[in-house]
Amino acid sequence: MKIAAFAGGVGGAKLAQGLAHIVAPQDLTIVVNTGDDFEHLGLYICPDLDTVCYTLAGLANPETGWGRAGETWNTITNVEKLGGPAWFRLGDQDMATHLERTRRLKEGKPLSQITNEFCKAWGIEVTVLPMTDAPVRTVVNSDEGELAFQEYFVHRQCQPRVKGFRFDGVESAAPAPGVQEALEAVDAVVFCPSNPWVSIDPILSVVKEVNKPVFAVSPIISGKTVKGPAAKMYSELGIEPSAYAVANHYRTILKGFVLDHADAEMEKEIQDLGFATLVTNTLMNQFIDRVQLANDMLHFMRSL
Ligand code: FO1
Repeated sequence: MKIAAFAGGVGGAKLAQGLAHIVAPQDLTIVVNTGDDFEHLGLYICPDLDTVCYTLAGLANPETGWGRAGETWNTITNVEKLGGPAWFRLGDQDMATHLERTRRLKEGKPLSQITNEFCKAWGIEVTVLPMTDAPVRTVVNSDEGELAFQEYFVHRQCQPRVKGFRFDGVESAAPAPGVQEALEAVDAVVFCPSNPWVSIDPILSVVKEVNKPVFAVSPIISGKTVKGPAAKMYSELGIEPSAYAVANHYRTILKGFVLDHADAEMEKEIQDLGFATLVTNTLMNQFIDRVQLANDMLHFMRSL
């Protein structure tokens, strides 16, 4: 079965790793959100792409989910001593990725090509694609006005109340080379358990149409997000955060929805939206959980 998976950062990366373990490399394409990308300290940073790649390569920091394992922080500490901006913690090993990516971008290479080159260097066999090579930026409309995504997420620690989102630059952004081709070749598309508002919606805003069966995994379990502000966002937008809210978010596009055992009582309500459901363990703390969820999804998708 050929699969394309849409992913944001940490949650998306975990399922991507599970899928990569059981699907042949030529049959798996991960399309990654780049709405969180930004320039910082003169460097071009792609948090979700790096989180997905580091996770697939076994290089990710297991505590934070983002950044590198065994990281040191000498550069950012010295930036701070000089009075520079240190709110976005760039580790020394991670910094090499941003330096080299920025250098290649300045040479005129597209982000998708650089990502492919980095994947080869890190021994990643599945295809990882940025959603677009164009600069699309997620902007958070909040009670404090419009905020650039990382300003809202990291600098302000998601404290401002959100009112909505827009994806700056999306009108003129085409999907990165390989994205449409992958979507035509696959049997199914998986929305990883990433934030629907700021991880999956930006990808959909660029891709626009998905004509293959779509299966989503809820990033919300028992009304809470495993990591990140998705539940807080739903509440602030006047929607009770739940697996049902996520299913309803995607209602026009889904064929199947995967929810955690903890939310099993919502299964019927979700089925009434018109999709098939799978209730399973969606918490992916350990590598084995990621592989198990990927396996459960493959069986579920094949059965439909
Ligand atoms: N997240 C934080 O909460 N604090 C940080 O200082 C931080 C630094 C950072 C550096 C590189 C990178 O690739 C990611 C980093 N993240 C950090 C995570 C990241 O910004 C967010 O998790 C995503 O943008 C949301 O998916």
